[in-house]
Amino acid sequence: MNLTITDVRLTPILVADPPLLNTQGVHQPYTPRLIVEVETADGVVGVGETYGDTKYLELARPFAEKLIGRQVSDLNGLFTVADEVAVDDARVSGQVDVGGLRGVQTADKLRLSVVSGFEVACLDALGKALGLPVHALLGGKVRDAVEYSAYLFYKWADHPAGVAAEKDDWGAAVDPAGVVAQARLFKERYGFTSFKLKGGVFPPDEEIAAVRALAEAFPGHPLRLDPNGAWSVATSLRVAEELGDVLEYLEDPALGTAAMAEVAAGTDVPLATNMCVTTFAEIAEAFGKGAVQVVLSDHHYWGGLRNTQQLAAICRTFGVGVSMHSNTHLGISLAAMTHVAATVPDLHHACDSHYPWQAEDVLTQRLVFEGGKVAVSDAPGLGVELDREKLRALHQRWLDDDGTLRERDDAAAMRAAEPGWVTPGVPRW
Ligand code: GKR
Ligand code: MG
Repeated sequence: MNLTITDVRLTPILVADPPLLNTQGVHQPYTPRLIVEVETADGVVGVGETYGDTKYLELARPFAEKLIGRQVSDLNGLFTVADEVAVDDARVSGQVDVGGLRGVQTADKLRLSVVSGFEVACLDALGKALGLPVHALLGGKVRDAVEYSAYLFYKWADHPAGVAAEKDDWGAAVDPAGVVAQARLFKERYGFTSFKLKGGVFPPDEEIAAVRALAEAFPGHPLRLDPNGAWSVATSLRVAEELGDVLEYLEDPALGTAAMAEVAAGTDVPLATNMCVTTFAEIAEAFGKGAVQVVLSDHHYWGGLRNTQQLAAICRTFGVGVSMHSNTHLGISLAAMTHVAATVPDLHHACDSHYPWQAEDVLTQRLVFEGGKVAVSDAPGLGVELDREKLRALHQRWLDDDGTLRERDDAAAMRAAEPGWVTPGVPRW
């Protein structure tokens, strides 16, 4: 068996995305993703997926060149390779990731997001070469299916007039009735039993009313609300007080560890985050201050599946819960999330996934949610197969774009509907 990497292919694509609203604006009609393929001397191909904006692509290209001649099994070496690739620190450091709502951006975090795409591709190739599923390479699954939650969004029926876009079949959701109708569709189509509402879009009282309506429509089901740090400490505490009896957790009500710690000190409602604990360096302060009770990992920016396991072990040690964050992603990433989630012993909260919002994929077969769960594949590697024709078509869309959609920018997308829109300051309420 020859595990030497002989070819690495990077394919940037644009994937259709519905007009989902968040505190920064609205999703673009198409969002960039990067598909990674790693091929061994034996012709085994592994696939990975990560963010596709230009800054990721610019880093992934020199990274890919350095992988030729290395072993797909050398997963630790990926971090060394990452350190050797120059990143224009001034371009990324200190920025809050536009549209991503994933906390402060740093050169290291950018590197880790690229590492994760290659790590997953290498694990897929290694698993295929050895005839083992990725979860076995990670130490073995402790469950046969991974539970996901319905990811509810306020949304418009269509992208703004004049914007070229694919039509989706979810309809509008801009009030409590619309949110409940969307939740019913999620339950009907995928069997989800816990629900997360992306908030920070409307004034808090409207979002409180939407969560109340969900609680009435789905009594006893776990509910979450995530305004992406849009509220002040006082507003966060008021929402916690009003919804405390129905919330599983509040996600990033206020921005940053200090504000989250203040909220946590004033409520018994657990706080979850994918914004103030997004790197290993942020853990000590946040855990020390009791700022978060659940960390939502994201293997893309934590640096891969094995780093996600390490994060889970740290959370376990400190009695902090762990689950998973999601941003727009395709089936390769859902498969990767499912493999790693299957190996995490104390996963007590259903994971997030945007996948139901993505009608397009690059796989021959879509992954399926049954009873709100994705079955853990025991096939070699990730257990997914790339559909080259679909990949080619989505890449062509990327090639045809004049550059405007290649960077996800929810505020810019909002300006198509509201020309004067600027990203709201924080706290917004
Ligand atoms: O896709 O609009 C969105 C979400 O707001 C996403 O950008 C966040 O990263 O889903 C994420 C979250 O949980 O904060
Ligand atoms: Mg979040």
